[in-house]
Amino acid sequence: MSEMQNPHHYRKVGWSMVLVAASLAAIGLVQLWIGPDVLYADDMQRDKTAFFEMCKAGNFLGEGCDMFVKPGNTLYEIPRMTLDSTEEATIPMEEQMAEEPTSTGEVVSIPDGVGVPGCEETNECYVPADLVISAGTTVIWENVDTAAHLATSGTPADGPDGIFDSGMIMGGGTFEYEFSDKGVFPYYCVVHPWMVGTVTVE
Ligand SMILES: [Cu+2]
Repeated sequence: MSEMQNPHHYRKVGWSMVLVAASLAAIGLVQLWIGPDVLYADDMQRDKTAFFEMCKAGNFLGEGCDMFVKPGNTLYEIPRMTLDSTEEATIPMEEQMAEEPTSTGEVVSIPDGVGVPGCEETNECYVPADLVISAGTTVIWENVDTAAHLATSGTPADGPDGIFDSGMIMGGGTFEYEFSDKGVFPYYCVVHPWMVGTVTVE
């Protein structure tokens, strides 16, 4: 009897085929089972990479880009010049000198939250509430509150006296007035009459 005619041999080959088929089926099942997860993770990675590239293009200043700025990660600590600072660097010296005078003057801050009563208890509805300046000085009211306020010369009792009136100073806005005459100038906020202050010009 030759080798090929041995029925036991055919049986062995048959089992091998079954084993191979089972292996292929198992691989197929594993593929079905984890395939979507692998694709999902890959998509996530692509999205994250795209987002990183977008942040990098925007010098990591965009919304959510601070997630890439991590302590000890020196890659992102390299100072990057923004478009704004590039433009600033090209402003001629004369222009910068010309802008200087607008920042001179005495600043009166209108603090956050003075739209509700309470600031009058410590006289801090305008800071400083009682400002003393020399004639010719410009006073700049800076509204750092989110609500709008006014600085109107006069008193809540007698109303505006017509010397100066800021009108509505929006949140983050300013109002400037140059005091050329000596005297004591009371002012108040027309919409929040507990807000009072004075400017004394000597
Ligand atoms: Cu006000």
